[in-house]
Amino acid sequence: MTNHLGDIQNAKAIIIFGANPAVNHPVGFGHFLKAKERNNAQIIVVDPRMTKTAAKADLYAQIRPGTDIPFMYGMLHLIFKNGWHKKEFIKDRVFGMDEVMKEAEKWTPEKTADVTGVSKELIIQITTAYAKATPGTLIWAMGLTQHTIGSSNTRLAPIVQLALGNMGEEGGGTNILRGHDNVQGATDMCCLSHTLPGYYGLSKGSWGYFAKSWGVDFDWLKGRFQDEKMMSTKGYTLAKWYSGVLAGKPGEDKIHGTPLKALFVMGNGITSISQQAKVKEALDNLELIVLADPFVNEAAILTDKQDDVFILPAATQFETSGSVTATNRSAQWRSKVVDPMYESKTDHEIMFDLAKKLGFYDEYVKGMLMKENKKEFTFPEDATDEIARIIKTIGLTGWTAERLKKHQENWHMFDEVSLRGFGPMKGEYYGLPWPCWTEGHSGSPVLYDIHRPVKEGGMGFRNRFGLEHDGVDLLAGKGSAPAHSANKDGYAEITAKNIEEVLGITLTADEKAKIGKNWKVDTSNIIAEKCMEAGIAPYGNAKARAKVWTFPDPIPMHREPLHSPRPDLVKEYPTYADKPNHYRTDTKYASVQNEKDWSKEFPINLITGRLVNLNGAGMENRASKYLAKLTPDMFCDIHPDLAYEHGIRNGRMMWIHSPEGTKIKVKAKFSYSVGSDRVFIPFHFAGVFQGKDLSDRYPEGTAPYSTGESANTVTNYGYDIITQIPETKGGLCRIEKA
Ligand SMILES: Nc1nc2c(c(=O)[nH]1)N[C@H]1C(S)=C(S)[C@@H](COP(=O)(O)OP(=O)(O)OC[C@H]3O[C@@H](n4cnc5c(=O)[nH]c(N)nc54)[C@H](O)[C@@H]3O)O[C@H]1N2
Ligand SMILES: Nc1nc2c(c(=O)[nH]1)N[C@H]1C(S)=C(S)[C@@H](COP(=O)(O)OP(=O)(O)OC[C@H]3O[C@@H](n4cnc5c(=O)[nH]c(N)nc54)[C@H](O)[C@@H]3O)O[C@H]1N2
Ligand SMILES: [Mo]
Repeated sequence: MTNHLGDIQNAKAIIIFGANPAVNHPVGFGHFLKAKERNNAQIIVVDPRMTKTAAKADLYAQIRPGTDIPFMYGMLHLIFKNGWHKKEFIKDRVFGMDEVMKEAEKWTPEKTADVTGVSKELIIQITTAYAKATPGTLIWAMGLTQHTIGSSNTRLAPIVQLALGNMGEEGGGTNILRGHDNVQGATDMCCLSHTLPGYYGLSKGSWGYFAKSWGVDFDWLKGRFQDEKMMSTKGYTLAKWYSGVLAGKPGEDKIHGTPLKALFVMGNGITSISQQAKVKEALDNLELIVLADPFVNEAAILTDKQDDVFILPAATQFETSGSVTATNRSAQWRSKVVDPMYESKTDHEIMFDLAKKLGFYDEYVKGMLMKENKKEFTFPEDATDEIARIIKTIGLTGWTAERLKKHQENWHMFDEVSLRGFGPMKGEYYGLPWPCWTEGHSGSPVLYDIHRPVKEGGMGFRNRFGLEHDGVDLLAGKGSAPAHSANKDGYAEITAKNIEEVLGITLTADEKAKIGKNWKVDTSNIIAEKCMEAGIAPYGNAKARAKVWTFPDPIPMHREPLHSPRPDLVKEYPTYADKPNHYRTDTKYASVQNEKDWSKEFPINLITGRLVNLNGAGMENRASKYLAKLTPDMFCDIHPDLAYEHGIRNGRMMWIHSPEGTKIKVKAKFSYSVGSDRVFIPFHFAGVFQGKDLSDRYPEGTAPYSTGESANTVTNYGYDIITQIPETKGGLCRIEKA
C-alpha cells in the first residue's frame, strides 16, 4: 500500500480491481464509505462477480476473469486520447511511458469490450469518471494477482496511477489490501524464498552484511548450505513445493535442486494451496510432516500417511507479544493477553527449541545481544531492536521497541485520516509507516510524496536500476525533489562515494572512517542521518519504471489464462513459453495452453475467493460453532439458467470437474452474482476429498463443525511468470448434477 486506509477518505474517486473489501476488509471498508460521504467519491468496482462491495458502487463492470490488462489499457487509451494524463509528471518522474502509450493505442473501446466482456459505453463512463476526479485511489487484491499474468496486472495498475499523476498524493496511490494479519511484516521479514530479510538479495555481499550484523562467520553460514551456490539460489515457493517431492514421477515437473523429504509448517493451512491432489500425493510421499498450529492442521487429515506426522500445539497471537506490520507499512506493538494455554508453545519458543536441537541456537540468537553487548536477551524487544539495527533497505531503522510501544500506548493521540500524532506523539505518524529512516524520523504515511520534506515522510521514487537505460536518464527531472531538499535534482542512491557531492556537505575524517559503503549497509547510519539533515532520500530520487527491460514482458501485455474460454483470443494473446527452473521447478505455460482447446470440454469459468465468516484454509473458523453455522456446507454460486441447463437444483449436490482430471462434490446455491458463463466457489473448506468424507481422521474431539471439499482440488494448473502465485482466479471447469 503506498498510502493507508485512513487516507482513502481523501480520495475523490476509488476504483477497485479484484478486491471485495466489504467482505474481506470490512473494517477498512468503512474508510471507503466515508470517502463517499465526505467527497461524494465515486466508487467503481471491476469484478467478475456482483459482490457486496459492488453493491455499494456507483459504477460496476462485470469483467471476464483474467482480462484486467485489456481493461486498464482500455482506460489508458481513453486517458491519452483525451489528454487527461499529467504530462509534466510523466516527463519528470516516469520512465517508459511512451511504450505504454503505443500499446494503449491498440485498445480501442470496441476491442477492449470484446476481450473483457464489458460494454464500451461502460468503459468510457468509468474512465471518464475516474480520470476527472483527482486524486483517485486505485485498490486491488487477489483478483489481480492470482493469474499467470498477475505480476503484469500489478505493474499496469500503478501505471494507470502514474499516467494520471495520482502517485505520491494524499487520496491517491495504489492501495493493495493485504491479506493476513501481519502478512506485510512476514514479507518484509522474508517469508519468501528469493530474498533475505528486508528484500536484501541473495548475493554474497548481502550474506556478508547479514553475517556481520548477526555476529557470525560468513563461512559458518556457508556451511549451513550444500555449497556456496545454494546460498544465492532461490528456494521452492509455497505454491509449488509439491513438485519438490513428486519430481521424477511420470508427468511431473522437473526440479533443479534437492528433492524434499520433510515439511515443517508454521501458520499455513496447506489445503489452501492450488493443485490439492498433487499436494496430497506430496504429503503422502514425505518422510516427515510437522504441523505447528493452534488447530488441527487439515494437512494431517488430507494425507494417508500414518507415521511421522506430528502436530505441535502452537499458541495463538493472544498468548504472545511483539510487533506486527499492517497493510500500510505501519508497525503495531501488541501485548500478551493470556499466557500460552495447556502445553502449547509460542512460535518463537518452538523455533528456539528447534534451533537448540539442530545445534545452532547460539548463532540464532546472537544478533539480539549485539546492540548493547548483553549476556541475556529479552524477547521480543531485542528481536525488534535487531531488526531496526539491520534492515536499512525499507527503512526500519526508526522502529525500536521503545518507540513502537509508545505508539500503542497513545493510540488516541493520532488522527485517523492523516495518521498525524498530537501531544506526546507530535511529529510522528501512527505506526511509523516505513521507510522510517532514523530514530528521529516521523514515518512515511504516503510513499513517493514530494510535497513533504524527507524527514517528515517525503521522498521521490527509488533509484535501483542504474542511472540511465538506452540513453534515457533514469533519475527524476529537475524540480521534482522532495520539499526543502538541498538537492533540487534527481540523484542516485547515496553511497560513501557520492554523499558529499549530492548533499553538498563535507564529512569529517571520523565520519568518513565510520560510514558503510552505501546507505543499505551503513551500520553507523551516518548516511541516513546526514540525508535527513539535507532533505535527501537515502535511496535516491529517480523515475518510476513503467518498463522493466529484464522481464519477459517489458511493458505489461495481455496474455490469456492457460485455460481460457476464448480459443480465438488464445491465438491472438498466447501465454509465455514454458519456464525452466522457475523457483527450482520447471513450470508449464504454452505446453498446457496449447495441449487442446480446453473450453470445449470445460466451458465454464471457475472463480474462487472468500467469505466473510471464514478465513483462509478455514479450520480456525469452522471450529467455531457459530461461524460454521453461517455456511454449513461447501457450496457453489451458480446462475439458475446455467443450473437449469444441467438439471441442477438449488440446494442439491453438483460435481465440478477440472482439466486436471479432478473433481469436487458441492452444494448448488442459486445466485445472480455470477452470469451463466461462470461459477464461484469459496476456498475455506477441507475434510472431504473428491467425494470422500475424511471426517473419521480428525483426532477425537477435534473435528470442525463443518467440513467440505477444497476449492483447490479443482483449481487449474497455472503460475505467475515472475512470482509463481497460482492462477486460482482464472480457470475452467465442467459441471454436472450429482
Ligand atoms: N473474511 C475473510 N477476510 C479475509 C480473508 C478470508 O479468508 N476471509 N483472507 C485475507 C487474505 S489472506 C487476503 S489475501 C485478502 C484477499 O482479499 P480479496 O482479494 O478481496 O479476496 P477474494 O475474495 O479472494 O478476491 C477478490 C475478488 O476478486 C475477484 N476476481 C476474481 N478473478 C478476477 C479477475 O480476473 N479480475 C478481477 N478484477 N477480479 C477478479 C473475485 O470475484 C473476488 O470478488 O482477504 C483477507 N481477508
Ligand atoms: N483457491 C484459492 N486458494 C487460495 C486463495 C484464493 O483466493 N483462492 N487465496 C490464497 C491466499 S491470498 C492466502 S493468504 C492463502 C491463505 O491460506 P492459509 O495461509 O492456509 O490461511 P489460514 O487458514 O489463515 O492458515 C493459517 C494457519 O495458521 C494457523 N495459525 C493461526 N494463528 C497461528 C499462530 O499464531 N501460530 C501458528 N503457528 N499458526 C497459526 C491457523 O490455524 C491455520 O491453520 O490461501 C491461498 N489460497
Ligand atoms: Mo492472502
